[in-house]
Amino acid sequence: MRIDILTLFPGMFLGPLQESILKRAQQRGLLTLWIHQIRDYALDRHQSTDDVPYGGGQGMLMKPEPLFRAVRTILPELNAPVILLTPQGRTFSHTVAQELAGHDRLVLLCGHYEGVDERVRQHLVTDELSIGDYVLTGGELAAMVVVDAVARFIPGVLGAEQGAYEDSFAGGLLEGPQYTRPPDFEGWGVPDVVRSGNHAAVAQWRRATALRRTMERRPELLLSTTLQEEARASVTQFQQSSDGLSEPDET
Ligand code: 6GU
Repeated sequence: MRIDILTLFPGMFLGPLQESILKRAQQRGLLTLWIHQIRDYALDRHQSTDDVPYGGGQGMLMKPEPLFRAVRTILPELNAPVILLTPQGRTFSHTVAQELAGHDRLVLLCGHYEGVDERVRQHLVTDELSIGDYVLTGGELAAMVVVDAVARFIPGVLGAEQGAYEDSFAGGLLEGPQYTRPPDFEGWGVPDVVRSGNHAAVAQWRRATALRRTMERRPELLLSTTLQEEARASVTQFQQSSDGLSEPDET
């Protein structure tokens, strides 16, 4: 997959995309990232990319010409999603990431200043995304979040091929507690069931703890009444057997 990112601040992308799993994905040729300076596509003598809003008001807007010229140069056929990162976009999610990973190419436009000229929205971009209900100084960090979450769905990027389909949200549930050695850390133990070697019991415990954690922290994720009932049932069941389902407290 190839992702082109258009930004006024290419330097912001130098660190985060060149470590760990994204670094390996690029080395393996599974992911190619192109970072473009929008200013390079400005035609006027001062290479200006912003201007004052018609009708007055606070701040500056991104001009249409450099953005249209950049996208038409980078993606002449206009045959891939062109996505504007903006707080007004639809909310990015696990599902959107999976959907975007189905494309060969993506173009991400990082919004800045007070926004972009409306004609960019109407006639250049095919989608607008926000990563949550807060305002960032620009779309760059959001673009990096999108790249990371999408890359996890490219086959071969994660060590275990199925990784992205098995983790939190894939089944619509939060992941429950997990433990590694030592079995006793400063007096705090590990639930017997996860050390039991009984795979069926462990699977049941994981499902129950995932349901319980989801019910406590993100009840709105338990969409179906079937899941809600399963969650209530497993909480009750494990309360009765009291075998380590409880969340650790602060002590
Ligand atoms: Cl995509 N851009 C900006 N500037 N702020 C945001 C955002 C995007 N998503 C959440 N906040």
